[in-house]
Amino acid sequence: MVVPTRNEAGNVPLLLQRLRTSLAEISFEVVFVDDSDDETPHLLRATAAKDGRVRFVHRRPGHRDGGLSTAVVLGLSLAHGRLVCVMDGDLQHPPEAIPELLNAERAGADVVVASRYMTGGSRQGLSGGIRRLVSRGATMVARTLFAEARSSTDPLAGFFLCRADLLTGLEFRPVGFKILLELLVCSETAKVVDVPLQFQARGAGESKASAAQGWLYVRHLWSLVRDVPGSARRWKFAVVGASGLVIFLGLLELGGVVLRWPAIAAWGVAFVASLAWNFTLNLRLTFADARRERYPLLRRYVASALTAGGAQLLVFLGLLGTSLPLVIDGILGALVGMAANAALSLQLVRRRRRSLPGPVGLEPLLARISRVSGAERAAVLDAELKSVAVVPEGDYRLDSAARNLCRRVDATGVPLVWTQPASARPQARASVELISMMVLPLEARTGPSLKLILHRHNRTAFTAADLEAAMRQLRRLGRGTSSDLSPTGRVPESLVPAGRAR
Ligand SMILES: Nc1nc2c(ncn2[C@@H]2O[C@H](COP(=O)(O)OP(=O)(O)OP(=O)(O)O)[C@@H](O)[C@H]2O)c(=O)[nH]1
Ligand SMILES: [Mg+2]
Repeated sequence: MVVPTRNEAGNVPLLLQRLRTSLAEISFEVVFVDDSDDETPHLLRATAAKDGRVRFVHRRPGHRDGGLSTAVVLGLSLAHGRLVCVMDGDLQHPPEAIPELLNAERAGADVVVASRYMTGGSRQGLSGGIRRLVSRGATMVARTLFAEARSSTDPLAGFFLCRADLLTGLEFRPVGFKILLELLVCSETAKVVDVPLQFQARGAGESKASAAQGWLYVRHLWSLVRDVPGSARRWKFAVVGASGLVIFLGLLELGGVVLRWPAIAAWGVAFVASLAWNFTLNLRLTFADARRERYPLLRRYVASALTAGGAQLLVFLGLLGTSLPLVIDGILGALVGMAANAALSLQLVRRRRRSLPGPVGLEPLLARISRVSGAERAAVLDAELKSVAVVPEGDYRLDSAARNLCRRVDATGVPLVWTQPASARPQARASVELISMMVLPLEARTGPSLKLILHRHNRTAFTAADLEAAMRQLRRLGRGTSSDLSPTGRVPESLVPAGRAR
């Protein structure tokens, strides 16, 4: 449990008492991140001395930049659990709801949101009509901007639970105190489930909500649009499309009217120039998250742009004979073309949320992971380093480098990428193939500790991106497998390879 507190002395004792009761069956810890000037830190200190499950950090004045947002981020980084749950300390989030959140996780959700806005939920606890209106409006804006936010009815909720490994590698921005929104936008494949929340009235003390937070929220939205590759895809696509239209019409007018080129030549030049413009910008903005798929993407994008261009040309030619000005012919043609292009290319890289996966066999899972990470061989190893599953099937033996690597992963619990050091001998050639391996510790809910090992023998070695791709795939599908696998061990900020990496 992560609980930010500011002057909540009137609420903390009751909160703890209710937490202990409702989590009686569960092993838990509560991390309070406290910015209070009242009695709260004394209360927390006394409680932490008596109950080992309670931890707290008190930030003194001058060390509270970002307030609530940095408090939650700090709390998340201190939490140890496999699952983390964030809630307010003012009793607006009833602890009695937590078992229900846990049930939803057990049923396969990656993120469980206690929603005020779904059927069965209520926001009566929000003080005042204006607050309720603002909250509703802010939620609508988030859901309109980000397809990912539409996976929850309450993407701005402050009460949610998620798997801790989902937070791996996420850089929360201090402006973003809507941590859940950030999580949803950045974990586009996570399975999100809402559970109704009866949002309560504040226990004791005062609200710290203010107009300044409204401005922070706008900045947060902007940073999510700007910094998260592939977020707000439709909006980026529309803005790029509009800028391309301006270029297209400018060139059409210049060529066809000012320079008096034949209409079709002016159209061709304008079309190619705007296509190149749109493509460059779309690759950088709209489809920035699909860079790894660049070439297939390029082919499909060009194919859909040319199909759309064909439609556009037909409309343009059809209108040429009429008395409409050239630019109007161009605009009407371009509108048809843009609609066709949007319909075709937004399908290309949809950020799809998974539905709960059906059961997957271990071998298909390995085949899938091999494909996304570019591995030639993949195996799941048990504690004795015996292979439980191997893809492709066949004779499989570990060499000493692989054994060492596995031992190291056992010792550290951290996934590793390893590449055989280049030969120090003078005849080493650049054309030499590299042997590289990745080992990921696995959490198996049904059985002893397992590891996933991936092998590659190729001109290029595994990279951190390959490791992340493997982890992502494992997270997506692993829990549906016969052994119910999920990756443990967070990917460290910088990967430290065992042996010298090239
Ligand atoms: N550590 C820390 N916690 C804060 C800060 N501001 C608010 N909190 C805590 O964050 C939680 C939510 O704050 P509230 O003031 O209740 O905000 P709110 O729930 O959006 O507003 P109300 O509906 O009016 O209660 C509470 O547990 C607060 O104690 C802060 O600057 N630092
Ligand atoms: Mg509150």
